This record gives sequence, structure tokens and C-alpha cells, in this order.
Amino acid sequence: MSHPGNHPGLLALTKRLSRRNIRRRKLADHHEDTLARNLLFITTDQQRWDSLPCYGLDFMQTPNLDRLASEGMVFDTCIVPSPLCVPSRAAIMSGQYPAATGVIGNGDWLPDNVPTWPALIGKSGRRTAAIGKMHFNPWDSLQGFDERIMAEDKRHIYLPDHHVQFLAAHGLDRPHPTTLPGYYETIGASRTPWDRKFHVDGYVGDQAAGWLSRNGKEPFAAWVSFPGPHDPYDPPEDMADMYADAPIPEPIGSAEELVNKPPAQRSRGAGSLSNSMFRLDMSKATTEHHMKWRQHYYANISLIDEGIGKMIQALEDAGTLDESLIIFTSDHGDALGDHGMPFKGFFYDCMSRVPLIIRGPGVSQGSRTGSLVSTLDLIPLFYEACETPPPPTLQGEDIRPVFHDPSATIRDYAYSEIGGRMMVRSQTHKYAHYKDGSAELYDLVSDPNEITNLAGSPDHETLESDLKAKLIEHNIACQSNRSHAVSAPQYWLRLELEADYKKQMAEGGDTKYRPLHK
Ligand SMILES: [Ca+2]
Repeated sequence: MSHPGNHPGLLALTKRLSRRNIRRRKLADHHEDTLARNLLFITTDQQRWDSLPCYGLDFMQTPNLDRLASEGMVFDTCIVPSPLCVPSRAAIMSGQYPAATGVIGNGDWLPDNVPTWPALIGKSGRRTAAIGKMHFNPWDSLQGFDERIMAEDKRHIYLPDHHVQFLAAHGLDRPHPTTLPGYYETIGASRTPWDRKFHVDGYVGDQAAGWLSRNGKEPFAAWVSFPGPHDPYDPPEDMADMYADAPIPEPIGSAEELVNKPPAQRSRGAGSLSNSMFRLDMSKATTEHHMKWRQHYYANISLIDEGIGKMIQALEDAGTLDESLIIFTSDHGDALGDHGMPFKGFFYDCMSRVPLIIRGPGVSQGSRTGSLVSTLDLIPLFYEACETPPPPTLQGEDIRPVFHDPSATIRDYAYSEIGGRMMVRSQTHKYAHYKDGSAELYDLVSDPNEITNLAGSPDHETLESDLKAKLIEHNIACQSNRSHAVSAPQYWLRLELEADYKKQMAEGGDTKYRPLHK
């Protein structure tokens, strides 16, 4: 595995000195803008917003996420910059929209010249680590982190990551998902016939807690990324039935409603049959299957919650829990049969709206906000919390005003993008435009389940054209941001000439050319 790093000895020394400075500053400096000494960013993969007790799903057994919610702030309306893994993760790494970086599909990745927070924050003296599924490209690259503990997508059995090595050390092979018990009968809701610690989410929780036990006393910035509850819905055997009798919510809408929706939605699911990772036609799933998926999906979330509990305990043991900014969210949601669809890739709330909980210094305890935010707005917070100057390419908004005033407005519109389609959403409406000219428009107040597509309706013409204009403006803004990312250094002589001209102007407004060196 590649571990590119420049001058490790020098880097370590610089970090030791910086850590000493962070400690000193903490003792001397208690002004309220100092958010935290540590950053612990926890994500799950494909976890829809309404999948926790703090979002109304009362039967869920997630005591540790419940604790973070009751000790921190819950965000009701958090939208992802893309309803797909890699574009969403690249946006998180760069703080830029997919339209700005060009990362709009799972086969893309960030150009080398796009600055990322682990690389820049690492220079603040904090130890940085990426633990779990990152979905970087190359998959085993560091991307600016000091270290990685790798546990990638559970379906990618061909990647020799640390989880595979851990299994091998115990005489186990990572199974192809189709070989797990129950996979075909349930169209994807299998059981992992092992102890929890061998399940990839159990492994990530244990590894993250271990890392925090070893490093939690020193300043750090870590991203812990659980591969679950992403499909296949494969909880460990002893957890698989924990929600068998729970009042599982039935799917919203049905495939019938798609007749008035963009054509791209109607082919979703069937394509899984030709994908070697699935080998199933997901569009054949019935409500009964969807309910089974949900049972297992929720069990996977409870397993992840156990790991989060271990991580919180590790920070408590290190005595640094209350100095740590803990952020919990997901890269996108999962339809789980809503609108007759599996998985993700469109902009319904089940796919583009995620849970967001923030706990830490400066964040009101036990509070919640309905303010519209994007997970992109977390990246400016990362830089702020870690006292690292942000790069000029950053596009997210400053989320901190809601920490003291939950009614504060952070943004009027949130955007989400994937190859071939783009969405803009306000608190009241959602509009998506597709490359074939089809569109969706929903009134989120009168139709929160997004059943009735109002695009093309004469009664909503002005609204539709206003939101379309927002998408155009967004794209233009992303263009200029892209130019920041690739800006070449100016010739020094040109910079001198500009500086001298500014001086000349300041001296009296004379615009006549004067040679630089007389
Ligand atoms: Ca994902």
C-alpha cells in the first residue's frame, strides 16, 4: 500500500512543536471563538435523515447517537452536495461542489491541485487519520492524512484493505455479498454469520476507538467513516432480528408515481442485475422486501452506534471528550423502497437529506435547528476549529451562527449534483433539472413526501424559472471557483507591476505607464 509522505522525521518534529503550541494556547486562551482542540468527524454511508430517534424514529436503539444529540445540536435540514458516494466525499475533502471540481461520478476523483482539509489541517500540528471507508481514488492513497486504517466498501472483496487483513489473521475471507445467507431470497437483506467484531462496521468502531485511545490525549483531526448502513443490508447474525417486531415505517409513494417523473428514475434498480457486485434486479423488490431491507438497515445502524459509544468512551478515558468537536453525518441517504426505488442517486429527501449532529465547545447543548445547511458547510468549520487558514477555493457557508441562535439563516438554497442532473432546494421548494430536459418541482410544504411533480405546471411557471435561474447562477459560481483551484502563479514581474500601479494610483490617480526599474 502506498504511503507517500515527505520527510517523515521533519514532519514529526514540526508536529510535536505545534502540538505544544496548541496546548499552550488552550491554557492561555479561552475566548469563545476557539471551538475545540480536536476534530472528530464521524460519517456513515448511505444513512437517510429519518433513521434515528432524534429524527422521530423512536424504536431505534442508538443510545450513543442519542447522547450526542442530547448533548449537542441536531440539524433538521441538512442536504448533501451529491446523492452519490465519491462526489459527496470529494466535496467533503475539498469543500467544493461537484460542479467546481468535476467529480460527478464514482469513477472520478479530485485533481491534484485541489486543496483538501486533511493536508492543510495536518500542518496545524494535529495528528490526522482517516479510519474506515474513504472511497478515495486511488483507494489506498493518503490524500493528505497522516495515516489510514482502511476498510472500504464491503462489496469490494478484491481490495486487500486492513479489514481483509484482519479477517485473514482470524482465518476468514471477506465474502462476496451474494454468498451471505438470505441474500437472494430477500433481494439484498442478508445476515453476516460472524461475531460483531468481524463485521466491517464492528471493525471500524473498534479500530477508531483504539486509535482514539492511543492518540486522543494529543491534538487530532480524524475522520471515521463507517461503510454501513450501505447495502447489502447485512447485520451480524445476532442483531439481524432486533427490529423484526418494530413499527417499521412503510415506503413512501410507489413506482406508479414515476410516470410523471424524469425517465432516469424509471430504470433505477434493474441495472443492478448486470453489476457483478449485486447480481440482482432490485426493481423486482416488493414492499415486503423493502420492509426487510429496513429491518436490517436499522440493525446495521445500531451496530455502528455501538462503535460510536466505544469512541466516546475512549475520549472520556483520555480526558479530552469536552475539548473535541464531534460531528456526525452521512454522505447521502437511501430510498429503501420509497418511490419504488432502491438506493440513491436522485434528490428525494430520503436520498439527499442526512442526519447531522454536532457536539462540542461553543455548541448549545440539547438544541436543534431547522436552518437549511449543507454538509459542505462543515468544511469551513473544520478549518475554523483547527485554526487553519482555509484555501480560497472553499465554497461552504459559515455554520457557526446557529450554534448560539438556532433560528439563524445559514443559506437560502442548498445544491446537490450528480452526473446528468442537478438540484436546488429552499426550505419550501425543490427543483431538479436533468440533461434530457426533464425536471422535477416539489412543494415541500404541501407535499413533503415529494409525490406530485409540479414541473411544467402553468401555475408554477415563475417559481420554476426562478429556481432554474438559481441552478444557472450556481454553475457560474462554480466555474469561477474552478479557476481558483487551477490558478497558475503570476510572473513575479507582473505582480511587481500590479503593486507599483496600485501605489501610483494611491499617490494621486495618475494612470500613465511608468517603468518599474529606473
Ligand atoms: Ca456512499
